[in-house]
Amino acid sequence: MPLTITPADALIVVDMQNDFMPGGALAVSGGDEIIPLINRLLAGFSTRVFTRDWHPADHISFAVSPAFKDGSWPAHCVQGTRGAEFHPDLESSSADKLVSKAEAPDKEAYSGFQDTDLAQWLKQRNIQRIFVTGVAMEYCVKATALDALRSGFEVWLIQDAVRGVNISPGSEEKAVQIMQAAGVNLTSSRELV
Ligand code: VGL
Ligand code: ZN
Repeated sequence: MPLTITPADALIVVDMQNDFMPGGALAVSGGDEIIPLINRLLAGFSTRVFTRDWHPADHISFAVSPAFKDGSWPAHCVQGTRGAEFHPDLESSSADKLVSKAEAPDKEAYSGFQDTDLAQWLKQRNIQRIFVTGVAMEYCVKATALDALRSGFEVWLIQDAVRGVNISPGSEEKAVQIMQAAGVNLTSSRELV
C-alpha cells in the first residue's frame, strides 16, 4: 500500500560509513548498493537524520583477534579516520541532524537513541513516523528501530534500503522477525510517494 510522506515523517540513515562498506574494516556486503536508493529517499523527506558509529581508538568492542560478534569486532569507525566518514557518494550534506554514538570507550551503543538527544529532537519537530534505512540490519538498524518504538514513534523499515552483515546464516531474516514482532512495520522504497 502506498505511503504518503508528510512533514511528520523522518528518515533515519544508519551508519553508512566507509568501514561498513565493501573493503572497510567491518564490511557489510552490498552496503554501497543502497546508496543511490537512500539518496533518492532523502529528497522526499523534510527531516533527515544520519547516525554514525563514532568510536574512540580504545573502544571496548575492539578485539585484536575479532570473533565478529557482539563485543568482539575489528577496530572500526574510529573518530576522525577515513573509515568513520560517510561514503563519499552518500548525500550526507542533506542531514538535518547528525547523531554520533558509542563514543564512550567503555560502553557499546548500537542504537542512535542510546545516550543521545535524538528522541527529544524528533519530538520537538513533531515527528510521528520514523523510516529506517542503512546498515547493519542485525545491529544498529535493529537497535535503532526498536528504540524508536520504545520512544513512542511509529516505525517503518524500508527493507530494500537496508543491508545486513550476515555473519551467521539467516541473521538478517531473524532481525526482521524480531523487529516485526516488536511492532516495526515493513515497507519498500517503491511504496513511498
Ligand atoms: C555496528 C557492529 C559494531 C552497526 C556498529 O553499525 O551495525 N555493528 N558496531
Ligand atoms: Zn561499532
